[in-house]
Amino acid sequence: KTNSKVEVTAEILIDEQDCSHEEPCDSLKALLARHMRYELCRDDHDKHELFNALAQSVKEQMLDDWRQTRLKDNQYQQKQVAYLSLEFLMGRALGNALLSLDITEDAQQVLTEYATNLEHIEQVEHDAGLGNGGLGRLAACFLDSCASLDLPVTGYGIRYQYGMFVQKIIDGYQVERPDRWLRNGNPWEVRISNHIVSVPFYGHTETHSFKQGHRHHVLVNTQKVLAIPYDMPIPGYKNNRINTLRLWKAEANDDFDLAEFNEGDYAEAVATKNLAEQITMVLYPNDASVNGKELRLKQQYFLSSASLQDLLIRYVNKFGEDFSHFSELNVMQLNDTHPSIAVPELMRLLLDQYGLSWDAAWAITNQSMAYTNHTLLPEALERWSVPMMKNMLPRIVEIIFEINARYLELVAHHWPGDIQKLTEMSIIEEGGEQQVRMAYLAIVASFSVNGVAGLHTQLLKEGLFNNFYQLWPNKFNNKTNGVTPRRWLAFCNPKLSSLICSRLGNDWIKDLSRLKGLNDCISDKAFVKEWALVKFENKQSLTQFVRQQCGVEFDPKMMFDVQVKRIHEYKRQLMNILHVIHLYRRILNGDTQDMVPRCVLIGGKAAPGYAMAKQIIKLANNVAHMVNSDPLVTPYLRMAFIPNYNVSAMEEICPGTDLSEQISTAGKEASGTGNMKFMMNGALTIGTLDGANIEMLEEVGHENFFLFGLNASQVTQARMDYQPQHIIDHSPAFQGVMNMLESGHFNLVEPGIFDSIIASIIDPNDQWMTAADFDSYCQAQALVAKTYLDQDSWQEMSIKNTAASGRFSSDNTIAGYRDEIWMKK
Ligand code: B1N
Repeated sequence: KTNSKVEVTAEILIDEQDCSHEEPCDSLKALLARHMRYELCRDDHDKHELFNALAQSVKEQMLDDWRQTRLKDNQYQQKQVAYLSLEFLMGRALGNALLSLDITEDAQQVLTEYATNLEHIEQVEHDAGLGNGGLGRLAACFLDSCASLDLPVTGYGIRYQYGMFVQKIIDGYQVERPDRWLRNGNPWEVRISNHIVSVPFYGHTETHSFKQGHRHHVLVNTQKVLAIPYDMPIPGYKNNRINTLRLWKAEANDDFDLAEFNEGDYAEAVATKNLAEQITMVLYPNDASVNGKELRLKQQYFLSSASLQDLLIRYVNKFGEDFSHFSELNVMQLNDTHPSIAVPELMRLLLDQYGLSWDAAWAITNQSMAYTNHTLLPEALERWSVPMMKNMLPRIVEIIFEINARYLELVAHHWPGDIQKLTEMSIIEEGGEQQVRMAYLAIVASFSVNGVAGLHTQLLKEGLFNNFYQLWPNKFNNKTNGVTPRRWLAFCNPKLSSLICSRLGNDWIKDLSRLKGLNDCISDKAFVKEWALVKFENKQSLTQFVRQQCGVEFDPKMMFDVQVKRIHEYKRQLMNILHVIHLYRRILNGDTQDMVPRCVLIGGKAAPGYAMAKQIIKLANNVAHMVNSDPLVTPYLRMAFIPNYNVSAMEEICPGTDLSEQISTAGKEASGTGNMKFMMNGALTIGTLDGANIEMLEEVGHENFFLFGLNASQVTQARMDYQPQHIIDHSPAFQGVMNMLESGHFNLVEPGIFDSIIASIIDPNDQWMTAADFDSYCQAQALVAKTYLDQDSWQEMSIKNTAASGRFSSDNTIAGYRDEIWMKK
């Protein structure tokens, strides 16, 4: 503690003495030259070295502002936000940093002297894939918006050695390969050796007599793991703020096994290092489902404890151990329940470490925690076994039980005599092995609970969390997701950006609602023509990308129909494939009248243990193979499955997309964020009334959106008496598709491999109700085709979509978090 205090003072002194009078930092050119010369120490550099040197130089350009931001925030004039998340799906950092610092042209210029170009060097950077999908990417977009809105927000996460697995497609099947993203080092990160903390596992609690009037608990015999912070800079857009993403790495405590050392088990003792370091070795690749592994709980506790200790040390350095101002100055946003173990951990630190009373500690916890829910899917609701937790985190379990006991008194008071309410609402699930319901723990301890789109929040209030809503209606609020317009328009689509700038200036990059101004350009024929041309050129680039990645030849004159996202039954990639089969049959039958030639692109990763999702990938690949190898078909239809879909792939894909597929079973997709990226880039959406689609439709109007299918309440209704076989029997088109699938047409040499898929479609218990929406989907697709034939109205609709996408800037979302959660008085 004393050390950090000294450090803070020292920093301020240095600042006053010299830096404020210093010239602004060296030019990019000079920095790069120095790196190339002294760091690489050789002349035959390749593009990897050049990338590294450039990234280091760009980082160095940020260092002064990074320090200034830290100093300013250390004055603690404003509430600090900690965004706690097990996932940050950052993607590449170079292009984004150059854009934010407004030095893209400098970089381009400098690189010509090394006989290369920026585009080439950018490709060298490995994606930071520290997330699964939407939830992790949302955290990354939020960090960008927080910095750009000049908010003091720190992201806290885990520095996984291996991020999201690399997906290969072999014989049409997904094969997972490790993602060694740190192999060539990470030029952006800074290891902060003087902010290391120690996280205790196992051991047991001892209760000591009284300290300041209450019982005092100590954990003894614990195994301590060091948490080493690695900081990454998060530059705001042209505003000189550099926020921090602090990622923790686990390392063994050196004095861990001295006894063993001395007994001669030197090698064994050193090898135990591995055990500690396993904690941050790998990201669990499950999206919207839990696997309940012990190591995952360790990750969650490791992140939560390290981050809270960090916050508390910072606070104590400033205010001493008087915590009366803590919740005025700190708020923790929990990104789903994954870091919700932070609730009892904050209690533990306040009670056991700083000696606060229960009531004081609870008030602080309750006033500083806010929880975001990201899914209604039951398989994603986290529960941890009490016996397992008792062993790993004994003190934490005691605290959870105490929280529960006190809270159940409140429940009993609110519903007198209602025993069932107590069982229903208890944080501890009884019956069989006891389980901790992490979502309940998070709700009970938070002053704010939010969903991520209007429908999702409504369903939370009416269904999953209805009891809690009755108890605490004011905790619940909606924050519809958004995406950052810097990465998802300005950076990834430079052609469209400069067209937009030519008419609207560049204020839209900071205030996306200004895109509405595009509506005034629709009457301008020349503008519409340019708009169409930009899309065409982006489709040419995407064609190249698809050729490189899948070996499939797309044609930019055809319509590009795209569905990229995690593979999950509720997202219904299967329905998309069934529609491709439907078109394929029509072509084989010569029914090509008013058919619009299309290229269908599907991409996404399946959780390695999710057999059905992997089958769907195989089906997509087999159908693509049949479609693409028939020269009678390819003038009308082509299909590709893009391997290893990730952030960088989306940057290539969304600018060149005509039609965005957002076709989840209504009520299942909490929000979706890919839907917004496509809309911003002028794609039209075919979609259900689900997640944020509903709000997109609201913004753009029915006439500019291809809506189909049952809504959420109709889905619930239809489930009562669902007979998919009956539906198929009454639809000739659907029947034809099913017959072709059943005939083995797509698996001639692999008999039976699609049986489980076929069975799922005709299963009356099919959760995702593919059959219920298929005909409606095909009709909507026919309308898409008809609309596409009239290019003038298609382009007009495209412009209207971009124009209406302003609401889905994450700046907007973050302004909501700021005003209604973080800074709410
Ligand atoms: O979070 C996104 C939403 O836009 C998506 O609709 C939603 O599906 C996604 C367990 C999850 N919900 N839950 C997860 C991820 C990893 C994991 O281990 C659950 N991801 C979502 C952003 O709000």
